[in-house]
Amino acid sequence: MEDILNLIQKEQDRQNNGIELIASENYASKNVRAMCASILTNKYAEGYPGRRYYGGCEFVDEIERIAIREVCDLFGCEFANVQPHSGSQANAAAYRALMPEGGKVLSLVLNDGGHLTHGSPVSFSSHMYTFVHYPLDKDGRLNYDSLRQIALEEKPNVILSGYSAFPYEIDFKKIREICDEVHALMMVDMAHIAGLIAAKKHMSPIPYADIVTSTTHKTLRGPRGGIILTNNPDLIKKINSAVFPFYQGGPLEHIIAAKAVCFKEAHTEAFKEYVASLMANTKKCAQTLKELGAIATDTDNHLFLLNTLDSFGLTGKEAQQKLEDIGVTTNKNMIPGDKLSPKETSGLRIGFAAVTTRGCTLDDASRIAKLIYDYLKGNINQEEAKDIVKSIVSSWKEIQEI
Ligand code: DSN
Repeated sequence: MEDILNLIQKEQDRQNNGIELIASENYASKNVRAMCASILTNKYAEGYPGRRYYGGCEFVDEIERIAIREVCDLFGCEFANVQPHSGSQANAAAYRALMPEGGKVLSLVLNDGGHLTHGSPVSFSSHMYTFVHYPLDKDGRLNYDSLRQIALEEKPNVILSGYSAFPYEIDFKKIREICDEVHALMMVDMAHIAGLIAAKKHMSPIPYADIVTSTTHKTLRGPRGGIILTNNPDLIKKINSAVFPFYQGGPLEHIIAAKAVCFKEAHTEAFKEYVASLMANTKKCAQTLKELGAIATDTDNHLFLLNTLDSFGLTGKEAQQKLEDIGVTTNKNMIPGDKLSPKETSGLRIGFAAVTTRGCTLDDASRIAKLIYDYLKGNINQEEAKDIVKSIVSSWKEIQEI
């Protein structure tokens, strides 16, 4: 076990000493982590509360019921399945509940900011269903008129919105109108923006969508896992049987307990303040980079895209590596109109969910922008950049105290 503990300590040091700007990462609270490490991991509970295939489930039943109640309260919905082990599992079950195999989904392609499970050739999704994609405008924004036009031509079973690398607010009401016009069901994958929706800082998809899926570990700041929500009574049974027994076996009751704690935490004023500060930090960093002369998208949420190729003559892959060398973690990402492959890319996706949890201020967000700009431009060397990283993180909470 020593070798594993050693590596965990190294990972803890890496997380404490670095600036984490991967838009899909966050730091779960002590209480969430305590649930993940609890004895609930010992329990088998295939089935659903009150309808299990194993004995001894009275306490995990109650825990799962609390998680369901809390997430329904948080997002204002009628039904939730809290068992998906991940966002991908949640999406797989949602597709199965929404349409027969071979059904057609209109979605955003991975390269434009969609997710692997939104029809990528390397994902199960494109092997089981037919995907057609709507384009973004040249500036990377959604064009609801072209979405509607393609929906009228393609007549999909499902229109999917909610993305992994999209920096703007999504108008779910407009998408519902298009769904109604073409008689499609509406699915939203809110994994990235779930925390913003919980804090009421982004339009909620719940009143409009037939199914909403999410992860619980991104802006929602809970344990690694997935959820499925609906207000459509026709879909409840289909969702449950798609999750178990179709795609999954025993639920992870320790993670479900951690989800319950996360939903309670996300229902507090402190969480609302966190989300407001996360969005302000993201905007500040994007604006400062632009004022310094870099090319980046605007942002209405927790992330933006930085064009490293035109700003610094570096591909996204090169910029990611250079930043990693000084302890700043980002991920290479396609930018609007990208001509390079997804393995190289012309930019980076930058998000502030994790650093804001540690206490990143607006002033820190400007300092981070200046650090990225000066280092990628070659105005400061690696040692100078590392000193700036050290000085920025020195005022932040240690991750084990969160
Ligand atoms: N892989 C996640 C992300 O980084 O956005 C989505 O699941």
